[in-house]
Amino acid sequence: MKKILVTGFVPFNGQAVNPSELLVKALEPPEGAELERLILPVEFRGAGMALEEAAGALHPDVLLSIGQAGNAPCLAVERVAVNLDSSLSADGRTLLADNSGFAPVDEPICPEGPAAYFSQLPARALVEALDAAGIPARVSYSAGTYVCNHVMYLGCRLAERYGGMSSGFVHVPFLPEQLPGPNGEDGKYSLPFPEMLKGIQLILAELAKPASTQR
Ligand code: PCA
Repeated sequence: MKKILVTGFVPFNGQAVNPSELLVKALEPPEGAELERLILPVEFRGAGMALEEAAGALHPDVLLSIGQAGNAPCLAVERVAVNLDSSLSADGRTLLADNSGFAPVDEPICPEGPAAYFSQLPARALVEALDAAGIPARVSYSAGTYVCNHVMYLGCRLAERYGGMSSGFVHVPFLPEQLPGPNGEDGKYSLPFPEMLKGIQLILAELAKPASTQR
């Protein structure tokens, strides 16, 4: 039986909830796998340490991390994590410190590590499965430079170190109740919770299949 570790995050940036935390708590173990859950702090260092500790103790076959990206119009199955921490937005106008007050700008995650890791999960196949089920989804080629990218990078690095483990990341939009205005306004998107849950549950079902985590 496969062991899947699924992680989510606590709220950040003044939000009352983080859909990723609610998802992790609501998911059912898929057929053929046992499910372990971990809620991470939105802290570069704290999240990395908690992830390493849990992965070291549990040695999961699959690590699926989930986070919120309000600019994602649908489920975004991440393909790449870069070796870069930055709290500074791409346009250089907004600095978003993590929940501990730490705000790195263009620092490597692992000075000795590669520039990037690809997800070890079958991103394209997962998006196709979501699409077939009517769940809006796409492959994403940037997980950003904030705490989610940090966790994805370290997850992929741990998977490489342990061997036999695959790791990847899915970003989800806001919940409708987190958005004051209509869906899509100001480049912010929402998706109802039942659709998100159905989508992540479907991803878990795919990942629980014996041959689904090859690169
Ligand atoms: N989203 C942030 C960090 C935590 C979360 O849920 C991100 O995209 O980096």
